[in-house]
Amino acid sequence: MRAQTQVGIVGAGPAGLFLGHLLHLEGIDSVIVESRSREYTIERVRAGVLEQSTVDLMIEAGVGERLRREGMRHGGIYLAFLGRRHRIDFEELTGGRSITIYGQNEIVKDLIAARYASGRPILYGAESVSVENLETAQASIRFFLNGGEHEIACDFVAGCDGAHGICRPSIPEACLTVYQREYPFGWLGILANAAPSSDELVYALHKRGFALFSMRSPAVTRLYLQCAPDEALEGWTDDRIWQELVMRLGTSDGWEPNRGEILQKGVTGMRSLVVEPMCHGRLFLAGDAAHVVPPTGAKGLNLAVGDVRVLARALAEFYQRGRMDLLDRYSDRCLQRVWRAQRFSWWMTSMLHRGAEGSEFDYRRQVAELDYVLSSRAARTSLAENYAGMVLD
Ligand code: RFL
Ligand code: PHB
Repeated sequence: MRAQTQVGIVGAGPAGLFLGHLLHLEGIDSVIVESRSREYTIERVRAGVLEQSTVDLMIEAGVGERLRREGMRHGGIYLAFLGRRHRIDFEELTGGRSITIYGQNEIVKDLIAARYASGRPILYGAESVSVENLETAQASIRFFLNGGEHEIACDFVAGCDGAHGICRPSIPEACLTVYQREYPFGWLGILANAAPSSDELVYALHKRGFALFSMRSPAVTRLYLQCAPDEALEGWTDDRIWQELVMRLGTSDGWEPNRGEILQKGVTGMRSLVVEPMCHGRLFLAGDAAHVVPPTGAKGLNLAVGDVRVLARALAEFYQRGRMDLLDRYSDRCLQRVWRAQRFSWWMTSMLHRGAEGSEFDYRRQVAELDYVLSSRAARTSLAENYAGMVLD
């Protein structure tokens, strides 16, 4: 079957869904093609921290109603080391900026509801998806669905298919530079049916490795432990996970995470990746398809939203005024923000994780770094303005 649209979007994660919504608001037609099922894309447990600019854009775009009601606004975070917790007050340091805890699953649900209300399609379960004719004015997306072969002719293709999608590899190698860095560790993450015992997130450096205390709602805690990148989950009984979390996060004043039934467990590796440029011909990459950050800075989803905001504006200028210049500048505009987030995510990761060799020198240097951050208002402000969201454009 052959069909036609203005913008063909590959991937129905936050980047693809949000782009589709912003284009709809501008009266631009799109088709979203997704390889997984709707349930899978909703149930994947991932991001939890939204910057102020992400929250503002959701509200402005009319998809922030539930976020406004259910999102948990936090004015700071805690850094824990040597058995003590120390608060970094974002609001006071940045002139009022804050973060909001609201699960990526919830954002995806809200955006799917908005998409269905718009009457525009999301095609779930597409197989063997490919993008073609990117260097011509009539690009296309091809795939199999329900046993039939489909082709969608598009003016533009948005590659929003995440870190392991097909859009980035469709660009000829000679036209793309990939910058990347692997880290020798991963995170074991759990979701627990337990009321959060801290009002804000706790990032902990411990001799046994990094740990993070986060949450999803007043009844659900989200926790992470540094582990090997290929850590086998079988070795981790619920008891062992709780013991390790309490050891790494617990402080000498008796604070520790509340325990509860573990609802979900998973291991993720960690890497930094940026591709330049973020486009090729009629293909524009956005979100994890173009860049991956280690999750310690809580930046990935926020960067994806930043990209599609710039892309939707550039496409609107093209359709409404025939301007190509904003599309030409898309990659440069995004990359400045992306590299700043890469630097911050790398810095947070290096400050808080034990190296593979567990060097005592590095541990003492990390403690000194944390000590410096806490003792210097300039250093705290730097952390706060990067974490709560850089104001760039
Ligand atoms: P996604 O979410 O990966 O969505 C891509 C979609 O494309 C589909 N797809 C395809 N569709 C069609 N054809 C193909 N060939 C396809 N291949 C793939 C996939 O099925 C999927 O539905 O990318 P997107 O939209 O760019 O969104 C990026 C975010 O998901 C990601 O950056 C964040 O989750 C990162 N992240 C965090 N970001 C934050 O801003 N704040 C956080 O607190 C935060 N915490 C996290 C995180 C990521 C984590 N993991 C699991 C890596 C915590 C963790 C543990
Ligand atoms: C989360 O709640 O999942 C979360 C919070 C902070 C991070 C990463 C993930 O840095």
